[in-house]
Amino acid sequence: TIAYDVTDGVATITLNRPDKLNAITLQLNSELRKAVKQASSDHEVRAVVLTGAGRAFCSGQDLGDVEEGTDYGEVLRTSYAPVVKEIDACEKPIIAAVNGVAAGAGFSLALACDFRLVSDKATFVEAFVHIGLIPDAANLYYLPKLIGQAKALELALLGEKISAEEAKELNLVTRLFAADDFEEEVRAFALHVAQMPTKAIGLIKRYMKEGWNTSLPAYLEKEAYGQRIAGLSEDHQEGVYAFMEKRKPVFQGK
Ligand code: LHQ
Repeated sequence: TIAYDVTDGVATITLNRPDKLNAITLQLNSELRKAVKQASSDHEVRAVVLTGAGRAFCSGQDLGDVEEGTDYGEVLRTSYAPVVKEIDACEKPIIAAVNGVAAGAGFSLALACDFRLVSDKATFVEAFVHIGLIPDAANLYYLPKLIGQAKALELALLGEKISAEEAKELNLVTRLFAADDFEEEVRAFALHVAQMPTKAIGLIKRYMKEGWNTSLPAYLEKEAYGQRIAGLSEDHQEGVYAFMEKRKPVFQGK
């Protein structure tokens, strides 16, 4: 239910149930978690792209895959939370390439990523409320952090579909691309990120989130630990040499 490919240091994970707009099943969640884990630990991989096959990014939970009476809390604990944690812990930059509609937990997946590259044909919808549910898969955790509480609450409560352009105005969008050039632009962006100092990027991700739940003194101690690691990386050395030699650095991701 997903496709996984690594080319030129970029791992592309494609949600691959186009007939159902890439709706999420237990199997898809399990495969997605494994793919993100693999990309995170594979030394060849220096950037990850998460996208959808066909016209959608992801329509959220497959509503045909849950039986009546199912304990959704258990579904979240055992199937969704592991994916969100895996994306959060991914040591590589992870890019949501939102090629089409991102609804429900599909919206949540896009929020969990580090970048959102968005096609002008994409839309976002907090579909949950329309079926009497709360936004899950960390949706309510990430959304207000990204766009502010007032707008996040409005989207979550009203569940109105927003366009790519509106999403851009809300700061949900890293780059907005025309649908015709989308794949090419995503490729170029991912290749660019894949040539950056991968270790530093992994640490920047981690330490920015550390700040969310940490006092300043504790944060400063953690930051010192992180910078120690970055400072010992080959890419740091290369960055300094390149600066002194007035040339472009060539980072190896080490
Ligand atoms: C689908 C789906 C779908 C199955 C389109 N499932 N078939 C929930 C419960 C339990 C535990 C954990 O957490 C969750 C989290 C959630 O994600 S809840 C939210 C679930 N998602 C939704 O409620 C969204 C439902 N889908 C839609 O509102 C629309 O399909 C969107 C806005 C995504 C796209 O609309 P259109 O572009 O008009 O496409 P469509 O509605 O015609 O869909 C195309 C086909 O895909 C269609 O099948 P068909 O056989 O008629 O061609 C849909 O039934 C199917 N599909 N989403 N989530």
